[in-house]
Amino acid sequence: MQTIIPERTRPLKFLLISPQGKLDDDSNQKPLFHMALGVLVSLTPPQHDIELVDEHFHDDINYDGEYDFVGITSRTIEATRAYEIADRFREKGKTVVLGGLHISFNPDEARVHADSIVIGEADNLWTTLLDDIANNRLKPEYNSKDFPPVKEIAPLDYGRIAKASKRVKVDGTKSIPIYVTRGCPFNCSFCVTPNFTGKQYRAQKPELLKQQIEEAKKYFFDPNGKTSKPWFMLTDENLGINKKKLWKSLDLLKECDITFSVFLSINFLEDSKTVEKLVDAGCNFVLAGLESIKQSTLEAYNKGHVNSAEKYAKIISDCRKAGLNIQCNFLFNPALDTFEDIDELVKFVKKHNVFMPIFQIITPYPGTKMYHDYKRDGLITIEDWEKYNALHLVIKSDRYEPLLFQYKVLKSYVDVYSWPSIIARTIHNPRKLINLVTSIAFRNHLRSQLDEFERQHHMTPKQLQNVN
Ligand code: B12
Ligand code: SF4
Repeated sequence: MQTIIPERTRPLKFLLISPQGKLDDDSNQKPLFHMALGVLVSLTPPQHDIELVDEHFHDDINYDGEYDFVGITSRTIEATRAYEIADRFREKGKTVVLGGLHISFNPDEARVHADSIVIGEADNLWTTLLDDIANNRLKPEYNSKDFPPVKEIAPLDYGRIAKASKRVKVDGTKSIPIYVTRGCPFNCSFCVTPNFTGKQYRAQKPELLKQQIEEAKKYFFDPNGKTSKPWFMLTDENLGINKKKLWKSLDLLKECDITFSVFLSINFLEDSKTVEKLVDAGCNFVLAGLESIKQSTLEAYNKGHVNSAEKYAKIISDCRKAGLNIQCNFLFNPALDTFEDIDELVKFVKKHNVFMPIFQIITPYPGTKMYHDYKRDGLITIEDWEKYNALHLVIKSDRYEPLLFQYKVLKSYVDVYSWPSIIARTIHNPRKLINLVTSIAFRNHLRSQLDEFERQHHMTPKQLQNVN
């Protein structure tokens, strides 16, 4: 029988870019590289030569570089910038491939800026795309639906990523991304996950986790910096879905001598054994979407079965006693939250000394059920993607004038980073230094945003008085 030797694709040189939206500030907890690009690098056959550029770290883009093609990822806040970069490369005759969440839900908008667009998860189509480029047969569109579903997620190749990336080794004040799972089976109406990666919840073999951490440390961790341990950001959408896998992963993480942060639904933290295992394994904080302290609001987001507002205070307090900080994310929606509700939430955050609270104005990101419903009902007022940074109100508001609502949220956000709140948070929470340092960073950043907002829109606190 004749053996068929698979065709070896001609070596390509290509550039992968993580663009930064103009209103995406530098205060985000940004991991050392964009996971999508890390995954693509890890899935690339060895003969190809890759360069990674990340605008979140202010890397320069060489528009005159000799690349066979340029690949650009996109979240909604980065989409406009992604198109700008794409257009500039195409003016110079370069081939551009656009992919990522935003492109996947706005293919018609994206198409005009690219030679090819990728819709959906690229894991199982990436090598086909590379083959097609090498053989001059790039198609205008690759859709994950036309390829086998992604049933397994690939481990990251940190050596290859380090070689392609401009990042140098860091200490534990900067995070190295890693993941164990992809997807989340819940259906919160404001979240992209249910319509993107969520339907299928996939996990890596936990055993691979240790191997990857050792590799990541070797290439990205500088033990001579300010911290003795590296900080890993587990970028899983919701690592708590499968308790058995979560516990197994935590047992393995414990052996790795690291600190890490992780996204989990708050209700999973009701389980004291899970909390104990998180702390033991080196978790420095869990990031949880609390969204609202009103159960009716949670119900309106279809999150009522995921979160129970009446349990928040006890879970936060129990976790604190066990040595675990919970970074809480809250959403504000003029249709559901009055100014009084916002004031109540501020009181809650202060009373419970919530660790590093995040305030966001509800934003219907393309791909969410919320976007679909609001679009259908003509309720979206702003489709300038740069403004989808969760500090702008982009939907119609009957109750409050949009700028006034933005002002109220921003003022309240600054309020939870007042000095008395920072001091109380630092005194009461475990890991005092991280509470203090992050709070001061948030405070400085938010205060300058508020000053700029007041100046730009001629707003004064007086305008918020007597509004309810
Ligand atoms: C981890 C995470 C973060 C981390 C790290 C982000 C990072 N820079 O890596 C932090 C905490 C910093 C973060 C911040 C924010 N995040 Co976030 N985050 C996530 C989360 C939970 C996982 C992302 C991830 O790692 N996915 C795994 C990778 C492999 O998947 P992927 O990016 O989709 O890539 C695949 C395909 O899309 C495709 N692909 C992607 N790019 C490209 C490019 C090419 C060329 C090709 C061919 C293919 C391709 O191939 C990849 C492999 O299959 C997602 C949830 C989700 N479902 O994605 C939210 C999510 C991405 N975040 C979201 C948001 C809104 C934000 C913030 C704007 C919040 C805020 N207001 O500050 C900021 C923005 C910061 C930024 N500039 O990225 C939204 C984005 C919505 C949207 N349409 O843009 C999501 C979807 C959550 C949600 N609400 O639904 N986030
Ligand atoms: S629980 Fe979190 S990740 Fe899952 S659908 Fe809801 S918001 Fe999205």
